[in-house]
Amino acid sequence: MLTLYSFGPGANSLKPMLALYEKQLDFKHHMLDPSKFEQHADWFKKINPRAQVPALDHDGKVITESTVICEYLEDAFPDNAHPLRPRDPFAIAQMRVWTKWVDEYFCWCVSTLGWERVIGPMARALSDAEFEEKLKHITIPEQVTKWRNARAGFPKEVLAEEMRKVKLSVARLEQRLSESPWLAGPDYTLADVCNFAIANGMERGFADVVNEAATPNLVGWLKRINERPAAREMFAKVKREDLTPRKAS
Ligand SMILES: N[C@@H](CCC(=O)N[C@@H](CS)C(=O)NCC(=O)O)C(=O)O
Repeated sequence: MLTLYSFGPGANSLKPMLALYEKQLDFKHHMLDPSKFEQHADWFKKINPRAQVPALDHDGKVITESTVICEYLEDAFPDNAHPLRPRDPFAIAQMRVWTKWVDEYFCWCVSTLGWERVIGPMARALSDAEFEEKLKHITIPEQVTKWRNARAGFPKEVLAEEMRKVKLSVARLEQRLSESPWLAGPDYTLADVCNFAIANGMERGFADVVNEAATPNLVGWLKRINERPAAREMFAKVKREDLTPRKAS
């Protein structure tokens, strides 16, 4: 029995969710509501003490870290007809260069700008007392700082630096996709799933950087993944997270 705890098909939550749909594995989905800070609730911290999604429960064993969950699914279901990891060691290494890069670099710059735009207003909808109360339930000290920065507004120089990194990341993806149909080579792999999780929607959120004229290969790759049956099914069945500011209960 597989249960995925997630915010829905976006960002880090999208990685294992799309992998589950691609692999056509049956799973139960437990959607957490970030606007109610459910990821910080005591019941969920018993599942992931870091108070973050996604987390996967497989017959009572909990796996965390989005990319690790994806790799776990490959290991736990080796006979699955829909592999997302190549068999050739060199190809696996290429795939992991791209999953490492999204986890250590690309994800962070997009995330900070996303927090400024979306989490900031959500945090400002709370009173000072309510906000301080919420912070008490966060277990990662760096996340407390991030919530505070989002509420106050990140310093301008931080936002400029993160935008520089976003542009660099987009250029790297565009370059790679101009020479290869998929990031790790001829096959669609976890490299694509994990980078798609962060890049999907950038044509809207970062329209001046990701668009048909400036990044045709990246836009084409996003479209090809969105049109895969697994992605279509996932987006049809699971609604996106709702980060509209509202008072938390
Ligand atoms: N390294 C972790 C990062 C997980 C993460 O950043 N999760 C975000 C959602 S994309 C989250 O739970 N944020 C809420 C919070 O930190 O309060 C992974 O890849 O799973």
